Amino acid sequence: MSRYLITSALPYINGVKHLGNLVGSMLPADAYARFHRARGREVLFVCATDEHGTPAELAAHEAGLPVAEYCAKMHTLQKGLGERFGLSFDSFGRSHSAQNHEITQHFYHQLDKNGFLEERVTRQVYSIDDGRFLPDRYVVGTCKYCGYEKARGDQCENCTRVLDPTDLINPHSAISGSTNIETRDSKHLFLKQSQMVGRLREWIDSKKDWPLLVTSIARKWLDEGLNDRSITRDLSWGIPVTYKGEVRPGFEGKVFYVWFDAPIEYIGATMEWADATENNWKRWWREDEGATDVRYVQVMGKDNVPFHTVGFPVTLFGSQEPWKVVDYIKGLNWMNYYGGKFSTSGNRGVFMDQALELLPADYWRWYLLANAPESDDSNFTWEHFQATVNHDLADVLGNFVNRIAKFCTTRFEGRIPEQGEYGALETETTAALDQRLATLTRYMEALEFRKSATELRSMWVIGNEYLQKAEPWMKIKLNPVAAGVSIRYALNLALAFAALAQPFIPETSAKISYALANTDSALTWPKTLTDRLSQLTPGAPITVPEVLFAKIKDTQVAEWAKRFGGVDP
Ligand code: B3M
Ligand code: ZN
Repeated sequence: MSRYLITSALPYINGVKHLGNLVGSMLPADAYARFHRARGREVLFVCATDEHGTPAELAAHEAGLPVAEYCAKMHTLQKGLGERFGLSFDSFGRSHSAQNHEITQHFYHQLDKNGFLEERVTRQVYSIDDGRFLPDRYVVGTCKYCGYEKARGDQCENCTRVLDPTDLINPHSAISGSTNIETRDSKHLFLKQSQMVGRLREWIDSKKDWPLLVTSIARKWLDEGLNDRSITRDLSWGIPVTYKGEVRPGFEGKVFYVWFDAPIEYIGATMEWADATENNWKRWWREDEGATDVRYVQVMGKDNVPFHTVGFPVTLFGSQEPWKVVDYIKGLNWMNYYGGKFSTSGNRGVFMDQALELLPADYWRWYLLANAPESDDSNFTWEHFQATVNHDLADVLGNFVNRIAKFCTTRFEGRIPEQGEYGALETETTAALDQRLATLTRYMEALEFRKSATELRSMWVIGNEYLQKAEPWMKIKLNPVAAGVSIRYALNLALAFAALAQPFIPETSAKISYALANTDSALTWPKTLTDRLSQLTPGAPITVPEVLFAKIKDTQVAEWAKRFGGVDP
């Protein structure tokens, strides 16, 4: 496969995302996209803001803005933060875009035409004082099972029972608090997922290389029996139930359910990109237009897996058109904050904008990817963050690069030493590094970021061990040629390390590359280290990069723990 389509789960629009969201989809997807670009593959990396649904409406209401204005503003904010974190999206679209309206309505039409939709009348709670229907979770009251007074109409948080709004005693609107509510009939469109269980099971069964986390969630849903699901809502904010400008009769004032149009936005965002850059989006998405040679990889948190293994495939299959369907799903667990959840509503943990106030993106990127919640949940603490950054980035990588660049400046007039040949120590070190590189490449291909970070760190350690053995600082007096050889070797290693670290810490990699080679075009992924030992031209000038990573001090940790609440819940 020479082309890679990579999508990250779409961050929801209602506010700045926290580090748990970042490491749960966008950041690992970015590292993977960067890795393949560095290997010369053609990559399209797509993301967007997920803008519909009641939470968006309520967040806009709270911010005192019309919902369209709120979403436009939050999109710009999230887009800017993504850029500052080095997220290299080719497209960062909006699920509210005109393109997503068009393509979502197209799927609706296809599903309808193929008999996968059915109108059913449902009973919905209507709030007379709010002048609107209320989604189940916005009806609150007392749980009839356990007496908890703040139970939501979809589930009781206290006894965890799944509820219906009619299971609540003294039900009222979560929006206004009004008890002036009633149930009314409302017509909705149901997607007949139950007809597709066989096809879905066959498809999941064929994915032998998928992570167990993903297939087990998908199978659980299929085993429990797939209910037909309503894909429309009584809301004004969203994509209207129209086709070619005509509202479906009886669906005035209704829109598609947010989970119907959100995954379709992967396609919508590709269309947005194609329109803006005069590219052909179908080449990535339609098998009848060349997408058969695309490998499509999705990255997401585990809670999103059902919608991508069941919901979205049903839409694609049901269209009976040759759409590109996902080839591999990378599902992630949670990263917790001091053993509890990062929480947007609870304002718990560190948010993307706050993180960048404290330190540049690469500190966070390294820490998060090196501790990605892959095989299990992982846990953020300030002490662990400090220890990781100070060791891996400052002591191991930063120290290696700065030491040799400085030495080259003071002892070799800032030029790559020209004399002498590599010897046994260099050959031996290169062999050890090449072994690691092969493993690292395999892990990156498999989207195993934690293991990749471990390999990478080991390579940096090997670089430092080399310097200890080669001792250029000792040799410079009696054997300056030998000292020059090891500095030339180490500088070439530093450049290769920058190339390998680029998916993790792109800004730092570029800094190293500019300092040593005066370009960033050297940051391609090496096949072997052996290929990279003469990349720097002997005699060419280098500069010393500014300190790459400053150590995090205990006083900073104390201050941040206090500010963000770093104690076990
Ligand atoms: N917006 C994730 C969330 O808000 C959801 C992902 C959509 S992916 C199509 O939890
Ligand atoms: Zn209860």
